[in-house]
Amino acid sequence: MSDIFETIRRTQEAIEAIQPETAETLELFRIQYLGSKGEIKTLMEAMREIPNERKKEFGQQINALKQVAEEKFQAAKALIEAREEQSAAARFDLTAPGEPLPVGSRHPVAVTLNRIVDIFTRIGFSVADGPEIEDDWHNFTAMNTPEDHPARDMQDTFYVVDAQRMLLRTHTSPVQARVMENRKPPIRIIAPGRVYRNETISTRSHCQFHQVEGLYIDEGVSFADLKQTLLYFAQEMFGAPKIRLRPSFFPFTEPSAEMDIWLGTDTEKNYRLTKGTGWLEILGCGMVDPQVLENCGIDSSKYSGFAFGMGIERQTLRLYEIGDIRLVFENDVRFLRQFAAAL
Ligand code: 2NL
Repeated sequence: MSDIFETIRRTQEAIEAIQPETAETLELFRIQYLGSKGEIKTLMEAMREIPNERKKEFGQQINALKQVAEEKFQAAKALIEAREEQSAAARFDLTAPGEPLPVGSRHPVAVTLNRIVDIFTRIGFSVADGPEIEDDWHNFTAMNTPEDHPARDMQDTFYVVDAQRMLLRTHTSPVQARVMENRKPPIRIIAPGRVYRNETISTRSHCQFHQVEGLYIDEGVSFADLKQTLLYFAQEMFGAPKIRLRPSFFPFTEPSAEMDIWLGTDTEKNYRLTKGTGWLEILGCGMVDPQVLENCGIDSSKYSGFAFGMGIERQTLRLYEIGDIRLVFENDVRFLRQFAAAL
């Protein structure tokens, strides 16, 4: 009888002497004393054998024991948690240098395009843009491209909605056609952007590239204006001292020409690049065909204009002396990183 009270007292002493230091020993403590099969539960079951006059005393002692065990548990738990938090904080070295964040760089094609845009905006051209999915009219018909022209073939153009003759634009001319339809001359615009051709440059590359076209329409615009504007461009873009215009053909210009820039044959590189001629082809140009002006609602008896177009990737290769056009499509960061300083 007095044994059970003695056991309670000794259990309490034992509990007071224990100090769980880790989450694991704390759990063992909980199971041993506070668990559903723990010592306190077992002691409580002895209630039945306690004579009535001592039941109250027994209850008080058991409750006191339980309270001591619970307080010990809560205090130890708080201590362990605080210690864990502290050591987690200690793992952060606030003086350590930060992780370097990789900074991107402009793609060389974007750098080239920006340079071209800068050169033309300095002399009064503004930038125009328009949809990449175009209709047959703006891409071909307005541009004087006849029904049987190979560019209109399924093989050469991506038709999006065949029946409605909606397609991925093959040049940025439709942007200019839309400006002519909606604005009165003088018009001085450049239209840079993505264009699409249904042809394969290589098995790993695709049929999308970039182009800039320019258009200048006003009263009395002549071939002399075209020549002087493109000379200025060649000088600013490539530092070329002179240009050459060779007769050519485009459905939307008459007369038409290809423009070469003078590199000379002084270095082996320039000799090779120009195939020994000293001249390098850069762009196509011409006086806007009066029919194209009329198609776009501009009075060709009052106005005239010139236009030109060039592929940007090609200018990029020239500017950075890149040997293979596939490099500018692949977006391999090992390649692109080399242009990080060229912002
Ligand atoms: C080339 C040649 C060219 C044009 C584009 C043009 C636009 C209008 C009216 C007349 Cl709205 N012409 N554009 C003119 C001549 C040549 O591009 O080799 N491009 C890559």
